[in-house]
Amino acid sequence: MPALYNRDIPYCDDFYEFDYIKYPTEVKTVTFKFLVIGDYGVGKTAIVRRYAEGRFCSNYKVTIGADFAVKSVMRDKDVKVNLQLWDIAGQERYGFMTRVYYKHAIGAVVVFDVSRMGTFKTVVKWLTDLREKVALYDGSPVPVVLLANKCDIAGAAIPTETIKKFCRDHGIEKWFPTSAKDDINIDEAMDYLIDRALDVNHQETKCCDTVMLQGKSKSSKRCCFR
Ligand SMILES: Nc1nc2c(ncn2[C@@H]2O[C@H](COP(=O)(O)OP(=O)(O)OP(=O)(O)O)[C@@H](O)[C@H]2O)c(=O)[nH]1
Ligand SMILES: [Mg+2]
Repeated sequence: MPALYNRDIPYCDDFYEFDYIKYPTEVKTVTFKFLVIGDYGVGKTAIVRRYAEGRFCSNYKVTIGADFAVKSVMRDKDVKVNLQLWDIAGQERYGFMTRVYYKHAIGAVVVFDVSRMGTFKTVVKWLTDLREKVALYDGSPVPVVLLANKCDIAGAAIPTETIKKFCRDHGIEKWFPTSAKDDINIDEAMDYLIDRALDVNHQETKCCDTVMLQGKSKSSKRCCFR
């Protein structure tokens, strides 16, 4: 009996059935770099840990420089997203390195602490810094999701209307009340940003293909990044 095994066919755990024959679906893999930024103590590391490791720690250990986590997620059964999450230190003394850390990011999670008004006021500073230092292949701003973290704390200081207005005024399409502690909306926020990044990736691929067809530039995955 001939071997029903061929190394040339991409292997995947997911199969679709048609007329009793099983075919492997081809899985496309993309790698995205997301930044997690915001003031010190707002819960950036807690959010990354909750998302990547599914756990929460109530101790506060200041991030020095930047931390890094990876997670792979499947989207629509045929797209595998390898996420690199860059957890950037919120303390001002480490801010001088952000240009290096931001390089090639395709999305950003901007976090503030709903119980501390000061951390909401500095969101604009983080946004400006981000938009000055990184942009998409066509020069447009990287997609951002705003997280109002620690929503488990009763009597949050910042009204919802204020946050909504801020988003409208600063071109932020989506925000979520989140809690890394109680695991509220963390996956939802990441899923939103992944979908936005997939849109960008799709557009970028089209842009690169066009450039190649015109024969003006060599093919490059990051052809248009700053
Ligand atoms: N109640 C509550 N506490 C949280 C939440 N997320 C984080 N914390 C706590 O807030 C403190 C600071 O969290 P971190 O994640 O270390 O803050 P950070 O933004 O990474 O701070 P830097 O590394 O200094 O920039 C820790 O004591 C966390 O346990 C949350 O959703 N709810
Ligand atoms: Mg941290």
